[in-house]
Amino acid sequence: MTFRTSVGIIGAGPAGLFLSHLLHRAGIESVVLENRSRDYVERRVRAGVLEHAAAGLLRDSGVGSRMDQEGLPHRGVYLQFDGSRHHLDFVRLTGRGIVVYGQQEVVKDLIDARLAAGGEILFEAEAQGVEVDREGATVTFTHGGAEEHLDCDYCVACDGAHGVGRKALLARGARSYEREYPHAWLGLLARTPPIADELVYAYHERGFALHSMRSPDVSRLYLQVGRDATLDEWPLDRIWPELRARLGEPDLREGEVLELGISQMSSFVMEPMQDGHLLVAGDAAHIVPPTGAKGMNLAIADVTVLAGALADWYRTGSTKRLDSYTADCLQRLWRAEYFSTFMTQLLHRQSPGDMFEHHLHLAQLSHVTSSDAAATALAENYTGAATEGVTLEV
Ligand code: RFL
Ligand code: PHB
Repeated sequence: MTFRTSVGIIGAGPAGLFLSHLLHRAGIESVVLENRSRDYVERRVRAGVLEHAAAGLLRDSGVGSRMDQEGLPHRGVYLQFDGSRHHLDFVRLTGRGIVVYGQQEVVKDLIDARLAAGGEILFEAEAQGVEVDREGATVTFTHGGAEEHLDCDYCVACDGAHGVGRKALLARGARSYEREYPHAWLGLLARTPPIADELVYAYHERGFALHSMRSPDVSRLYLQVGRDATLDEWPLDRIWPELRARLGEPDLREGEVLELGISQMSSFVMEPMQDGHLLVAGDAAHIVPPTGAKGMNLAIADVTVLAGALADWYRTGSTKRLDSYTADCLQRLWRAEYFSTFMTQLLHRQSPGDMFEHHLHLAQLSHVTSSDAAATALAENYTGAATEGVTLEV
């Protein structure tokens, strides 16, 4: 069967769902194709930090009420090293903070909003490829065992790092810039009360650790592990003592583990993020290492810019704003890449045993925590690199 819509969206992550929501506000119809089930995407544990402006975009577009009730507004973060913990007060330094709110909660809120407005999200519908011509695009997908087609004016691939959108643009000659890191993150969601009122980014001779949270009794914890580490090498009776040591928190209580996984770290930028009637947004177009907490924020920023450009095209027929989509995103994107690399380098152990490297880390961290100038640079990027200056037009 062949279906028809105005904008065909591949992927029901933050990018695809927020785009569909913004287009609806502008009176533009869309269909979202998602290869996983609704239950799966609503449970997938990922990011947790919203920049100041990203939270504002969700709120101002009408999907922020649960975030405002249940999200945790934080003034700053702690940096921990050499046995002591230092607070960076972003609100004092820049006038703005962050909101800690799980990505799966953002996804749930957006799915609820789309379905309540009669929006169409096809779950368990896997895009196989996209054909583009001068008039529009056609997505071929499988759903319920059958092959189907979705014709649209524009196709926006928000299908993450392994989807069809990135592959299609690379095959059509897009350039890519990439970097792999020698480490990975072991992530743990556990029913244990947070050890501090705000996030703790810890540099330790044994490696990086991060303490984050989701609620007064659920913590999100991460450990730097080797790139090829496996969960077999990291039983829980190795993880908890390692977290206590790196976070300098002997009293960290073990709790029921709700989720456990290892994710690789990489950087990736693709340019351009479009070719005619096919555009990509979010992780499909770029990846940042998670240390800067930028991925979900970049996804929100891309589609806010894109929704404005698509609304302009439907209103006026001019492709000017669509043509400049890549250019309008790249400057913020590279700044977020720079900051994410900076945070990764600042906090991760490169060569265990190399004491020269260890002392350089301590010197850099002492500078950031003792100089308002250095702290302000970090605070500006942490609270705003991905979404600063992005405004809601629809
Ligand atoms: P997503 O969320 O990956 O969504 C893509 C969707 O597309 C679907 N899909 C397809 N659907 C149909 N047909 C196909 N062929 C398809 N192929 C794929 C997938 O099932 C999925 O539902 O991409 P999106 O929307 O661009 O959002 C990006 C974010 O998910 C990502 O950048 C963040 O999670 C990154 N990230 C963080 N970002 C932050 O802003 N703040 C953080 O604190 C933060 N912490 C993190 C993170 C990512 C992490 N991992 C797991 C790499 C912490 C970690 C550990
Ligand atoms: C999280 O809460 O999951 C989180 C927080 C900060 C990061 C990455 C992940 O840098």
